[in-house]
Amino acid sequence: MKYRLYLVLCGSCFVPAAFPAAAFTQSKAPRSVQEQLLPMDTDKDGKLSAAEHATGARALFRTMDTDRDDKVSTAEMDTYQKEADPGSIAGGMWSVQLKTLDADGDGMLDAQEHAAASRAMFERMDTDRDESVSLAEMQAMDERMKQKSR
Ligand SMILES: [Ca+2]
Ligand SMILES: [Ca+2]
Ligand SMILES: [Ca+2]
Repeated sequence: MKYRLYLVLCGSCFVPAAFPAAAFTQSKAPRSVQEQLLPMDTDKDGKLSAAEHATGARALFRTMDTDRDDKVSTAEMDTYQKEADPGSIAGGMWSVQLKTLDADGDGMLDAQEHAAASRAMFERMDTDRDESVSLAEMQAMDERMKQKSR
């Protein structure tokens, strides 16, 4: 019985170590799908056309490419990730993502690779194939990604 109590006490003393205070203060809700869609939806019809998505992707690429060499490195991605989404625990996913998008394998993402990847992403989101991505389609994709990263 004493032994059991010891285990219980010890179990509870591990909790604060496993969840440092920082994890709570930083766990800000990630940006909603709507917040991501709206700035790209330039004609404000609530859907993203392929062109709108490509323009948004290009703008994102320029934002991430802080040293303006027309390539986005893992470090640049990480920096962007930290600034855009500080609460995200998915930071490490970006380098994994880069590897899959990096067609010529130079460890950097150039504008063409990024555009091709964005186009592929667009096609994956556009499940009804009407050449536009609705909020519902984006949310469905977001759900699928969340389930994958779990
Ligand atoms: Ca639109
Ligand atoms: Ca760069
Ligand atoms: Ca669609």
